[in-house]
Amino acid sequence: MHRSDTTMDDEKIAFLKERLRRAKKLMVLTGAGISAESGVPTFRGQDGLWQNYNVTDLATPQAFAANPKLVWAFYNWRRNLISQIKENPAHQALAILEESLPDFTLVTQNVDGLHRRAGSKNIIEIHGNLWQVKCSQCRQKYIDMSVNMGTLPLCKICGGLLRPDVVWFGENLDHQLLQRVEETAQTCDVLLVIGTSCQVYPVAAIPMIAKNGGAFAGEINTEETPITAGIDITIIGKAGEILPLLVK
Ligand code: BV8
Ligand code: ZN
Repeated sequence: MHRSDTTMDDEKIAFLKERLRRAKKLMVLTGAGISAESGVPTFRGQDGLWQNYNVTDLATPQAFAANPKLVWAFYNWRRNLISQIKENPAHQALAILEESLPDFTLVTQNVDGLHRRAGSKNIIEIHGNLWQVKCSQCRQKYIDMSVNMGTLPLCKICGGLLRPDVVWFGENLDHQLLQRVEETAQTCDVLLVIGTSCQVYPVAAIPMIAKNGGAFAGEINTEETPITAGIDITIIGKAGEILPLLVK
């Protein structure tokens, strides 16, 4: 007899909820999909990011060297957009989950800062943060530099050009952060992957590292991803609807 997939989902949600409740060390990995319901465009959705540019052309050191004004305009557009929206029930549910578990680590690929706004504490922003700025010469960091497009922002210390403190394509991730993330993946007993297309490396390797370390791995996404076949449970749905059910 055909079981409507909602009963399947109810069972899956109950199973995953129980597994999370018993987690000794939970690792959560999020991507652009968890911010989608806040109105932040994802990178690969049909509403994609910036008009007729794709991010991989703009989020690179080469693009910044060639045309810093264009790249700053792109990041200013995103900072503007994100300053007008708010965190959604998915972000809030993760903050509640963190409170109720003994050991919780949140690794996010998002640079929008919405997890922190929602109250999450133990966050690793593995690709940096849109609200952070650093000097492209001397690496001096500046908190939330509001950039007016008239003149490009320059470093007070060395006069170098300031840039968004995010990890661009082709740039290495912070070595310490990556090591901490890999250790957490190897030692967690549950990994929950939410709203990421798992296409960007080295972060996309986390689910397999966790599985090799013996973890139970679950995924919440509106569609299947390259990790779906290799993990224990996938719940197809919106993070803003599923996550509150898991922490209720
Ligand atoms: C590096 C910060 C060493 C900037 C970002 C060729 C082959 C293989 C690899 C490479 C290659 N060439 C280069 C590489 C390496 C490259 C890479 O992996 N490229 C990919 C594209 C193939 N990686 C790098 O360059 C990394 N550095 O490797 O250094 C090195 C050194 C020199 C040369 C080579 C390598 C650095 C990567 C970091 C880039 N910076 N962000 C910024 O944001 O402006 S990446 C950026 O894109 C995000 O941070 C995130 O990581 C990624 C977006 O991915 P997602 O978050 O998954 O978002 P996406 O839109 O893709 O998916 C959304 C998902 O949500 C979908 O699955 C959708 O179904 C789902 N969804 C939608 N709505 C909902 C939902 N789910 C639930 N609920 C909903 N409501
Ligand atoms: Zn400087």
